[in-house]
Amino acid sequence: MTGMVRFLQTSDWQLGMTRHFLEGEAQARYTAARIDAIRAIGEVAGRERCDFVLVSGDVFDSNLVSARTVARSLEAMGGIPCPVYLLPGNHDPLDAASVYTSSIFRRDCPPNVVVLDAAGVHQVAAGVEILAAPWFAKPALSDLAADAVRAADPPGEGVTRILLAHGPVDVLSPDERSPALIRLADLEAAVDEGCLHHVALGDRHSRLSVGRTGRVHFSGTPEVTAFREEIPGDVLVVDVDRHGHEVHPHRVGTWTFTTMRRHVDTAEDLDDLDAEFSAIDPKDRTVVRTALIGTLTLADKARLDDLLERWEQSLAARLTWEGHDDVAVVVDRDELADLGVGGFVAHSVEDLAGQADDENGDPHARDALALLYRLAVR
Ligand SMILES: [Mn+2]
Repeated sequence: MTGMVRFLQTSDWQLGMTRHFLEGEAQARYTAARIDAIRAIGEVAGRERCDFVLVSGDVFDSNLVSARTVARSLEAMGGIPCPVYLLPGNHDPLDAASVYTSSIFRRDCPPNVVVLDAAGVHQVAAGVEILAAPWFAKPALSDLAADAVRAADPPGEGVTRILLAHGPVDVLSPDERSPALIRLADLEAAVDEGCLHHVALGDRHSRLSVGRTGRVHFSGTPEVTAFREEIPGDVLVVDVDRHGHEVHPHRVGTWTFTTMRRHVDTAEDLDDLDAEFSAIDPKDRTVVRTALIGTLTLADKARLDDLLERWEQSLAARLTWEGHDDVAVVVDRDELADLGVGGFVAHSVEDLAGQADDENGDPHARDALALLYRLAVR
């Protein structure tokens, strides 16, 4: 039937992205995982017999990504068994320095990859149109989605039209003054009038259907980029025509960024924490941000530090959530006596214990004692 179409919706590949908390080989594997996500998308598109793949912006993390990132990304896109339509977003706008007009992109772009470098209607199959709203500069100075809808003639009889746009929608954004906000009500009015049959949005890195029509969707990023993302790692397979509409998520992401907010006051709390780290799988693709609150003895604090150091070696990364983490140490004179240190170390312990002693004791002295304790018991 004319106008019936199945496609894969994705966005925010952010190819070339770096994360400050990933060191050495972990960053290299994370960079490779974003390119592996392209191959995983190709597998889903092939298995689900998608007619094409739509990428709703931020294909690249910046217009300044390395030549290697561009070459490897295009190589992976060339393996997708259907046409791939790329929409420039706020991270990779079609400005004078655009990655899409770079010599390396032009040299390596495979024949199945099309950059939507003009706003407006692109016919992609019999009875199927993409209405594209690419970014030409950052920041955008207007609602590019509304501009594209307003500028286009209504679709012809029997034609399915899909809007491809990038940016935050007004109902989700706290920054109400931004002129680039996509006004959801305008999109839904266009859906109601039969001018749009699906809206494929990018910018939000978490999967979400917005509005009352069920036709406006963020796919989210295929591979996690930040701790705050609720449902990263998915792509959408969409069936649509003028009357019917179905959207199914498929998981392609392999990395996890997770926050552990826990109270640590007792040895049992540390047992639980240790067990939680132990259960993480796969560790080398998981980044854990800890926010630990509590008060520990010198011995337990030493155990906590050992435990964190141990798991840091098998995880992709473990970092402390600054401002949300507060582990205090209680200094017990008996614990210090058990250390059995002598000479100048004993003097240091005595000095630090004096500074740490009372209720308002110096937290740095307590941390120093905890470290000293930890090194001594080793
Ligand atoms: Mn993005």
